[in-house]
Amino acid sequence: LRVTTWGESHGPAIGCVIDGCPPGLEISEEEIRVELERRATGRSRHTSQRREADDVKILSGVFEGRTTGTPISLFIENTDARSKDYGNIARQFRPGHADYTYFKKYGHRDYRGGGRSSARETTMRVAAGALAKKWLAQTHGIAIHGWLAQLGEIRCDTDTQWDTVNDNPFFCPDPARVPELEAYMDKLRKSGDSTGARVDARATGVPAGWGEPVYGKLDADLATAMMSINATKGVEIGAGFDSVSQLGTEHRDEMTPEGFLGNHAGGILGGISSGQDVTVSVAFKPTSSLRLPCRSIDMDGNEIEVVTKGRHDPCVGIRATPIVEAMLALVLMDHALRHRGQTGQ
Ligand code: EPS
Repeated sequence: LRVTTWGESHGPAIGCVIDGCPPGLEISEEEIRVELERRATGRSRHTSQRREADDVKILSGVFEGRTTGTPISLFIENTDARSKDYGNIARQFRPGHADYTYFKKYGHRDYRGGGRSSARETTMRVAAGALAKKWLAQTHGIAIHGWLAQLGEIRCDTDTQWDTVNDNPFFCPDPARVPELEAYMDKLRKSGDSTGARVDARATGVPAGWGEPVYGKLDADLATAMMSINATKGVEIGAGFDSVSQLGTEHRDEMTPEGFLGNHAGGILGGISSGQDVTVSVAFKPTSSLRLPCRSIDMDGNEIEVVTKGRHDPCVGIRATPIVEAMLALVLMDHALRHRGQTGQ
């Protein structure tokens, strides 16, 4: 399976191409829209107020409601782009953004917001992920769940009630913590600052045997996929960095005829799935677009002060849960197909 996306946040449209999806999967624009709605901007006061309809169109690869096996092309028009918001930074580099590195690499400055590096790009990951989620559920009974595990200093997974995750704009699994999150975000938004977050996800029902032993390990591919999401600064599989302070006797997941006694491995041993839940945790940095002035340089190397205008998320992690789920689904579908190609199973 191969997914590529295209488009800029303030261009006319964004899109993606999904290559290698098997034929016969029933899929509709409406099913993809349900997932897109979970990630979209402007759906609560805690996220960017840009209003995009995210009205996805299937342009190819689906006939009479089913995938045909040919490349699937998805398309979304940008209906609320406002590139004039960025006129003042046309020759400036915003700290924390990709402005400087894009300029160093390509030698020109597309100053229309993040452009290609904008989180708007993640829309298409969620669209492609909707397909992967459905395929995994239908062919293998796999379910994928994500949730906000931490926002700033607030742990959100203290009393996990998974079926409530979609009932609040944070994807918080502990309903009792939602008022605390709201108060924290209201205060943060007023201050003009931003914060980071951690999103956790797990896949249940993944059979043992998916992944490659050395090149293309399942955990390595998951790390690559998660790290490719905008604003990701860390990825953990299973116990992740907690493994550093664990003893071997604690970390090893002992085995009994009834199954494993723990899952510090995150469902992956030697790059191959063990049949346990596959678990992943992703750290998102605080949003770099701030209306609070900061020091930077312009394209000529002069010292300047930067103030970012426009509509921004005080915490990009709030909308990241569906994106992490989508990337988990896409990597698993890819490995399912690779496993089938090699073993016929
Ligand atoms: C983003 C900046 C804001 C967000 C955008 C992500 O948009 P603009 O480019 O208009 O300043 O609204 O998010 C989306 C549009 C989206 O659909 O997720 C950024 O710089 O990453």
